[in-house]
This record gives sequence, structure tokens and C-alpha cells, in this order.
Amino acid sequence: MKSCYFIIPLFILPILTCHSQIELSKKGQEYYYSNPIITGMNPDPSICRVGEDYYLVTSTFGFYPGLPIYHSRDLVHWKLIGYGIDRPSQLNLNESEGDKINLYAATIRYNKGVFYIINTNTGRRHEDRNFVITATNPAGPWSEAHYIEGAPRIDPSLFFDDDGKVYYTGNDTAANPVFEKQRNIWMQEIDINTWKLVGNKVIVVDPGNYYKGLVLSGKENLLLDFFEGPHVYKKDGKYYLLISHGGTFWEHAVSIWNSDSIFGPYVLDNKNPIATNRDFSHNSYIHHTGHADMVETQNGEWWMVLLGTRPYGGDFTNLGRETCLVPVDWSGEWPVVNPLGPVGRIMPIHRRPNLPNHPWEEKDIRDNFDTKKLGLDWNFMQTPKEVWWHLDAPSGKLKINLRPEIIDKNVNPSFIGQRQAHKNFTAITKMEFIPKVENETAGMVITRDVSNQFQLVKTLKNGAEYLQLIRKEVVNDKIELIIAETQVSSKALYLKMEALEQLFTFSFSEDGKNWKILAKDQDGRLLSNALGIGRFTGTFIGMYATSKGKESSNSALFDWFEYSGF
Ligand code: 6LW
Repeated sequence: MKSCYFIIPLFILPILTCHSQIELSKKGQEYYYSNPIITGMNPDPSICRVGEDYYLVTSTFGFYPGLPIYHSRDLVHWKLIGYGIDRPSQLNLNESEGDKINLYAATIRYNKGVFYIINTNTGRRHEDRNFVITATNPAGPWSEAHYIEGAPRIDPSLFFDDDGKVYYTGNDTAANPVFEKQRNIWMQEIDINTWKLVGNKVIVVDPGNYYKGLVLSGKENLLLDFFEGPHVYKKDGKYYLLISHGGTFWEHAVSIWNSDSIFGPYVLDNKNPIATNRDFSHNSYIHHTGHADMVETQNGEWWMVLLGTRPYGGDFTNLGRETCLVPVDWSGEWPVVNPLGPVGRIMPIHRRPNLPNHPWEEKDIRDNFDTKKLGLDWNFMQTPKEVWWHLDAPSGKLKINLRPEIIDKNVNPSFIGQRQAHKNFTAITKMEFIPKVENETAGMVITRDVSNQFQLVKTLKNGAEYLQLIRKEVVNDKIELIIAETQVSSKALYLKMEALEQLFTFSFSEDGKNWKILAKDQDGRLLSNALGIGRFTGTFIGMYATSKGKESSNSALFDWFEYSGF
């Protein structure tokens, strides 16, 4: 069915402001939506449709719970409904096999009443890190992990063919690489009753052939590095293979191949890459676009979800990789991304899908901790192996025990945080904490990774209670500086972080009414300079308590936590 597209009347296009997202007018929202559709760290999106409901999963690396599941009915408004990984037992983490979760890109699919998520836990040995979990309710509970023997490397996907056969697709290093960052895309049939790979493993796309000019491609600019994120679709009797490449940063791109047979040979679309913003300036509104998945709506429209970043303050991407949406015209042999143009580019605003508008109830900006369980937005770093936090429902306070773990190692510190989802935000919390010894500290932390943080924390110094702003930044060896400190005396302390893009202000109050600035004009760009796995994640803001390597029986009480952004 031909999709009907709107030409964007200029009077509807809002003026780009420093707003984190483009604020569309009410009238505008009838016809358009703004990217990203899921903000804050939500990379590597994968999507499936069941009737008129859409479900989407994103990657979470060391954060727990892992693999958030989002639900939408219009592809524009998304609600977090649960997690694929929400029990330590699921990944049978144990000391011998690497007790770290590190969940890379996932794929979500639905077939005959069952949801499947296939994913990679790179916290495990190379050859048995890919696993599948299943559920009949996408909000969970999801099953224990079924690890797949002989499935190496990352970015696994499942394809359910019309004849009932199921295929595993993923990437792997090349046995005989032709160039340094060569990754091949391989495919093999999988038995979903035993989770065993069956038949032959077939390399379906080998970029080495393009590199050597052995394949009629004529696409010198087909960036050959890091072929990954493969997904298979079947349309008009042909098999299509969507692949991301160029690496998940400034060169990221998406290309497509097709074949009459599931195992190929696959030929490429000469218009490849079909989606990329790699030629945009590094301070464009949306960049790094790639790692895509596609879905056909119940009305016969095709749409693509993919990751994108929003650089600000220069080419700094504090928010991490978020989830974007872009229209696709697949009325011909090959899909055309953003057919209204600029073709193949992911823009801040696109016309809405031909689906009934279905916004969800607005979330409260304040969590009063008066519930029996933590809200879904709260995450931990790594998997808690013990319960060190308590929701004392009657009092409506969150109690966090001080533990020896500190927030600069790949451990599970006493940190509970939520994604920074806006360029401009205010985060406030009310804390009750009396440090008894100098190694005890608690407060609010904004962290990109274990080495790039601001900590607004209360501690003991020379027998007096101090509030300190600590800045940690990766340089050759981590620099941890006390930027400012002041003596405080009240048991209850209100802590506030405010950001206007990369300009941060840190304040406090001892009565909740009279605020004092502890430090202002702090440069937030350190929250984009992550190294290692931090390059793949995003910034989190939350509550933290530690006794810095020593045992403690102390705890901190958080009465409420408020986060709002624009
Ligand atoms: C993911 C790979 C990628 O596994 O980055 O953007 C890796 N794409 O496909 C980590 O997110």
C-alpha cells in the first residue's frame, strides 16, 4: 500500500531552540514527531509488532536490570513496561564464568504467542556468550537464559521463516581478515526447542570481498569496518539483510542486501548506505545514526528505528546513544529511508506514522519512594548480589546502606540512578545522613562511567560535616578534585544539580527553602569523555553511599528524588 506523506508546511516547523527536544506545537504534533523517540541511554534498538502493539528493546551493558522493554501503539510515544533481565539467576552469573553482566545489542521478535529476545553477555567467555530469553508477556517475567553453544561474537538476531525454520544471524571476526576491522555476517539454522545451532554456518556477507574489489559493488564509500547488527526480513519472496557498519560513532551507517535464498548469495543495494548522518557536522542535531531495525505497521507502512546521538556543547554526547525513528518507503524492491528527503538522513522532525495518536500518562517528576518496589526507571551498576537498599513504605523513604564498594570500579556500588534524558535538567533530592567517620560519604552523583562524574556528597572532615563537590575525569590517570566544599550542620540536606546544556550548577539547602550555590559554571563535557564500555553507555543521575573500602553499619535515607528536563 502506498504510504501517504505530508510535505512539512514551514508554519508548523518550530524554531530550533536549546530545548533538549524540539517542542512541537499542539497542531504540529498532529502531523509530526521529534527525534529521539526514546531519550537517554537507549542504544541498539530492536522492534517487533503484535497486532496494533509495538515492543522495543535497547542495550544496557553493565546496568541492571538489563534490556528494557518499551511499549507503543503509535511508534512515537513509548512506555517502559519491564526488563528482559531482572533476576541475577537469569544469566547464571557465577564467579567462574565471569560474574559481570555486559549486555550488548539485543533483538526482540514475536512468533506464535511467544516473545524472544536474543542477546550477548560479553561478561562471559567468547564462545558461549549469546543467549535467548522468552516470555509470553513482554513486560515479563522472561525465562532463564538459554545460552547457545558455538555462537561467537555479538549482535545476534533471529528470523522466523514462513516454513517454520528459524535462523540465527550474527557477526564474527573473519578467519582470514583482509583488513583490520573486518567483521563477517554469518547465518545458521537454530532449533528453538533445544537452542542448538543446526546445519552449516554460512558467511552471508564478507566485506573482505568488497575490500578486494572481488564483488561488483562500485561502492568505494561503503564503509567496510565493523559489519554488525544484522537483521533478516522477508518481502515479496526475497530475503533482505539489514547491516550496520562503519562503527557506532561518527562513521555509523546502515546498508541492505537481498537474495532469493536465505543463505544467499546476497547482493547489495547500489544506493547503500540507505541510512547515515555521517556527513553531517559533528554538532548536528542528530549523529552517529545506525544499528537499525525495521517494522511494518498494520497499515502497511514501514518504519525504521535506529540509534542516534545529540551532540551539544560541541561534539560532546553526554546523553549517550538514544533511539530514533525514521519513515521508510518500501514500495519498490529496495527500502528508501526518509523518502521525502534528505533521503537516508535521520532528521530532528519527521511526519508521524499513519497510526492513531496514543500518548501515555505523563510520569511524575518526583519519586517519593512510598512504594513497595523501586520504580522501573531506577537502575544499578552491575547486578546487586545482596539487598543493600530498603523502601520503608510507611515513612516513604529509600534507605541505602553504606558499603565498601566505591563507584569507580566495575563492581556493584551502593548507587541507584536513572538516565539523564535531557540536555537541560534539574535533579533534586532530600537526604538524611550523618557520617560517623571520615571514610563515610553519601549524596547525589551524576556519572557517565566509573571515571567521569560529579559527586555532590556529604562527609566528615576534621570532625566536622562537610558538603563537597568532587569532579572525577579520565585523563592519563583519573583526576579526583574537590571543586568546592562547605561545612553543613543539618541532618536533612537538600541537594540540587542543574544543567543548561554543558553548564552545571550545584546547590544545597538545609531547610528546603533557602538555597545556596556550592559551585556554578562547571563544565559538563567530562560526561561525554568516557573510555572503554562507557563509550557505549550514557549518563546516569542518582543517589550514592559508600564507606570507601571499609565496613560500615551506617546508611543514608533519601526522602524523595526529583528529575525534570527540557
Ligand atoms: C553493538 C553494535 C553497536 O553491539 O555498538 O551501534 C555495539 N552498534 O552493534 C554496542 O552497542
